[in-house]
This record gives sequence, structure tokens and C-alpha cells, in this order.
Amino acid sequence: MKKTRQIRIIEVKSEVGAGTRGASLGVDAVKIAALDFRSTFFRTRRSINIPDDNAALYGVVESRYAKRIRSVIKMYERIGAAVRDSLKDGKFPIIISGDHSNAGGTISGIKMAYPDSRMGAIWIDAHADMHSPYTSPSGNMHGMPLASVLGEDNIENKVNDLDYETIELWERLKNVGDISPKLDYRDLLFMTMRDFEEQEGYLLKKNKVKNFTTSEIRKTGVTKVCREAMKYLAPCDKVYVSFDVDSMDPTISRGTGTPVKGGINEREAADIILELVQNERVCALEFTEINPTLDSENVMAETVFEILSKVARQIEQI
Ligand SMILES: [Mn+2]
Repeated sequence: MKKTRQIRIIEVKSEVGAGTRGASLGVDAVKIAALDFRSTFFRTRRSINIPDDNAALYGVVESRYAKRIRSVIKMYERIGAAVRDSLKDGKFPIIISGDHSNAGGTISGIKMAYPDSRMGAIWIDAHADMHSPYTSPSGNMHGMPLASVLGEDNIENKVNDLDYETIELWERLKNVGDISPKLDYRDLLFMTMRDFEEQEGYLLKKNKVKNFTTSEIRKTGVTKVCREAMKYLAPCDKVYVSFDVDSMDPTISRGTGTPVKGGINEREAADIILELVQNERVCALEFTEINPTLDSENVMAETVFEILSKVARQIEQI
């Protein structure tokens, strides 16, 4: 019989890494969805709220190629500590976050809790999130979480000239938790990734990064794809699953900052996550980039809540 695991919800309303405003409202939109469904989900589960630094959005941008990186460092440290403590308490953290830069904090926390373990990551996302300040066309930090934990500068494809301060801050971000790199390319796997710039394409090709496309998922079937994914990550003791809602197709909802055609549907997304969390090596899960200001009728948050409640029950084995 499987052990019962207790989840801990971690709410992160930070959206400083996004280029479009509104993802900080994603957490509350999911809670509103729960209320609309008359669910007791958030009443019966302990949830902790990580203070954000969104006030920085009113200030000037200091580093144009790494916008609000100081706030992102703060978020990595705060989320990292909360995720580390949750894992050390024997809980399964489920993070609901604003923008995807927060995932770098989650990975930092997992690595801090298990410094001697080999960590794998399943990145369910339309994008590669593998830019560095040296290559980013926008300077938005939600396109950089993977580069930060991989310790990747991608100097070979450098397009931006960074000032000394930005370089120093990027080094600090990569080194949060005093461990860098936190993740190895061979322990990273994408699902539904379909939109990336050539600088990221270079890294994906050079490092032979695995990606299960939407059509492969449909052709092979969710169960088999998930089994293959966990087999690919067999050398990893701990696996983190990061679910960016833009992995789903824009036909489901407009409620995310950077939608891309050709994504999975809500049923496929739920089935993938439900399948993955059955594996006991999966130790943390994140839902991110829900933006109700771009949505109508709160559709994206309702979709996420339906997945979240099913997944939580699965983990808790109720
Ligand atoms: Mn993303």
C-alpha cells in the first residue's frame, strides 16, 4: 500500500518576472474558482503565503536585460526556504505561483532540502524558459528560470551587453542556496514545448534536451509518455513537475500572458499530472502563469482548480 502524503499549498503572488501584468491575481482566481465550485479545498488544507515584491513594478527598471532581477532573487530565497521547510517536514509542496520565474525558487528549495540527491525536472510549458540576460530579447525573467538553475549563460549566443551590476545579480540568482548548477541538462525533460528563440534552440540541440510534443503525447498516449518520462529520469531521486498553463492550447482559455497554438487540452493536462504524481519520486508540483485579467469567466483558473483538486486527492490517496 502506498504511503499517504500530506500536501502543503504554497501561494506565491509574485509577477515581477512577467512582461504582461496580472499573473499575481492567479492564486486568488484559483481560490475564487474553488468557492464557485462550493469546494472546501482551501479550508481543509494548510496553505502558506509567501510575501511578494510586486511593489517593485511601480519603480524604474534597473537592468533592462534582467528586469527586476533584485526582486526575483528575493523571491528565489523566500520560496526556496518555504519549499525546503515543507519537504523537511515531510510534506508535498504544491506551489501556485504568479509568473514562471518563481519556479527557480522552487527548484532552489528542493535542492536545499536534498543537496545530495540528483534532481530531475519535468517542464510542461509552451516555452523553453532557457534565456539568460545575455540572450533575452525582452529581459523578462520568466523566460530565464531554467538557465538560472542550469547555471547557463549561453555566452556563445550573446546578443546583449550587460553592465557589471547585472552580471553580478545574475551570478547571485544562479547561486541562491549556495548550489550551482542545481540541475543538469540530462535531468530535464519538456512536454508540449513548441516556442523558443534560436539562442534557446542552440542549447536544446547542443544538450539533446528531451521534449514530448503535443502530437507525440496524442500518438503515444498519456500513460505511456509519462512512463517513458519517468524512465528517462530514472537516475534522479527527486523529480519536480512544473506546469505552466500555456502548455495548454489557447482555445481553452485566453487566461495566460504568452499563449501559443498547438497545446494540450485540459483533460490531457490533468491526466499527465495525475499520472506523474503517482510516482513517489515526484516531490513537488507547481501551477503557474494563470492570468485572470486576460481571461473571461475565470475559465483558466477553474481549469487549474479542477486539476489541482484531483491531483491533491491523488497525492493524499483519499
Ligand atoms: Mn514557462
